[in-house]
Amino acid sequence: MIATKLGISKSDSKLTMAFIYVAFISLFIGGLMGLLQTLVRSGSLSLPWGITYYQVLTVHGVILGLVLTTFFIIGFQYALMAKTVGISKKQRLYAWLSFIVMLIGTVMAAVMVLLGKASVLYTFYAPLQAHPIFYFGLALVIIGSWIACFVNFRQLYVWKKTHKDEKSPLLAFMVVINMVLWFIATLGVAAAVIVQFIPWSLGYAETINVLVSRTLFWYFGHPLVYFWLLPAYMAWYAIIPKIIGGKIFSDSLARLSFVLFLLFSIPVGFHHQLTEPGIDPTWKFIQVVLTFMVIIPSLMTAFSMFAMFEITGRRKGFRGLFGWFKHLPWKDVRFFAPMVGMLAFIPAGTGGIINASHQLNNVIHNTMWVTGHFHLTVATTVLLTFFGISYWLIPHLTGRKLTKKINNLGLIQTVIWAVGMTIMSGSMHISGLLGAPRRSAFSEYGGTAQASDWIGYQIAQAVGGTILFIGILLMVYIFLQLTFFAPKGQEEFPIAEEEVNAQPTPLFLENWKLWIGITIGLILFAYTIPFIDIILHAPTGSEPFAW
Ligand code: HAS
Ligand code: CU
Repeated sequence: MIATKLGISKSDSKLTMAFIYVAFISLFIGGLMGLLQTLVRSGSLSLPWGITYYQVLTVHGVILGLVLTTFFIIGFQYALMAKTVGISKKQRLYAWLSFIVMLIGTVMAAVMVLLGKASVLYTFYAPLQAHPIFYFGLALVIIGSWIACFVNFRQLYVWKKTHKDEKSPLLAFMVVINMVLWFIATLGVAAAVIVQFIPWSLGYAETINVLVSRTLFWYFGHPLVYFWLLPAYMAWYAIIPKIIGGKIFSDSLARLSFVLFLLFSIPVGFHHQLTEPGIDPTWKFIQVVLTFMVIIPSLMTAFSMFAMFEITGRRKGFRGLFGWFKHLPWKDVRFFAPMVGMLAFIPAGTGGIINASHQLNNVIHNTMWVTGHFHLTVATTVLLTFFGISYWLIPHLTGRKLTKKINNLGLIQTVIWAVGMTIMSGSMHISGLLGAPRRSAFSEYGGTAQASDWIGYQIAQAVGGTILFIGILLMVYIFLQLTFFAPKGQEEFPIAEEEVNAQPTPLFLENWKLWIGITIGLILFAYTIPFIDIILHAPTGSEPFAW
């Protein structure tokens, strides 16, 4: 077997940039829709030309939650794999195929949403029904992403063949975990789309089993959020230490936390369905316990980050309990943006633990609180880390420099984001606690007393949303600079090293059969009985409901 060349070639750059273009175009369109939503809900705007609120909300959720994330992640992961284990010509061809299939799927789904034929939100809950082309589009996006999975699996496999008895590079290991997680998770949503939604939307099936479709969706929907989070963690574990002049705190800990994500991300979907009738409470309880297990790798990550910051600072000679804090390169946007993301994850993760607590979920489910939660997690922690990655990855790929001016604009961008999100997400959390429902086109509810409590917070959300939109415009400007206009030069691809005297990583951490086996075992345990129950005791299926 021929070893593939490591490093990023011109062709690799083109590949990753293709994904990143789609991600940034999505950021612009999706962000604009977000702005419109907050304006409509605060009563400051009525949409023209027969455009509906749910149409706008669907564009926002699908394009930011599904398109931006998936394209950025897969593009970034291709770059990580090329850099650490290499990519062959044939693999790169397949990688392009994955891009093209995903792009065609995205365009199909997007056109249907824009035509108002698929205003079903990103969760596409039945019995809301979309045009069949929307579901075909989704199916293609999934199939395209599967091609990417197999390219990445193959890349590591080929590398392993030529590096017997060596542990795989940390980042390649992490990419493969994320893609295994994605592959297993998307089987659920693919089943729902292909077996349930497509025949139903084509009229071959008159009704649809709503509970089965939602259960299959959340079997996918929860691991989806870790598919977003893990690439951010890749940067935190293996790239940030290099940027701040430190070393990886522990290769074994990093790998173990990723393994735990694989094991516990999937058998927990019921925590999105705790108020759903038709699922036995015992199984809800079991999945809540498993949800608490999936918190552990995030706590390990927090520990590891603090340790890495402190060790690096002390090594640089900073003393005192918090002296090490000062050494951090606050003026380097490649550090600052992800760091603000990390800080946001402290309240964001705490909110997640509240959501997962069965009784407390009754208070916040279907309220604006949840919207606040995911704007802190995915739209701050994850997105700011992706921006942080973009500041070095894009110039590295385009052969340009991250100039001081762009760096400073990035710092301003991060502050704008933090301010806008604190206002928007903060008021979402509060209005959620006051009972304000999510996914509603209006907020006044006929002027009832309770609804009037929410109005002020709706206005605050519009203010926060407007600030965030300014942040998006600035980020798009930075993207254009880094891609087309910044001076030519070379930016490093920062990958941190281990400590010289680090303990060797135990080999069992790379025992794929073991981890995939346990993952499947846990999924079967958590889902088989309740799923049989759901099918056997299903009420008669539901007929379509279209806007
Ligand atoms: Fe969540 C709903 C539970 C994490 C995204 N979540 C959602 C939805 C989305 C989402 C999109 O149990 C809405 C779906 C919909 O449309 O209905 N979530 C959790 C739990 C976690 C969690 C337990 N969520 C995330 C992440 C997301 C995300 C990550 C996206 C990326 N979530 C729920 C539940 C619901 C839910 C329920 C359903 C609610 C309902 O009823 O509808 C955990 O993974 C969180 C663990 C995290 C931590 C934080 C660790 C902190 C770290 C930072 C360290 C900081 C440092 C900086 C080092 C425990 C790692 C320090 C530096 C200094 C200078 C101080
Ligand atoms: Cu979840």
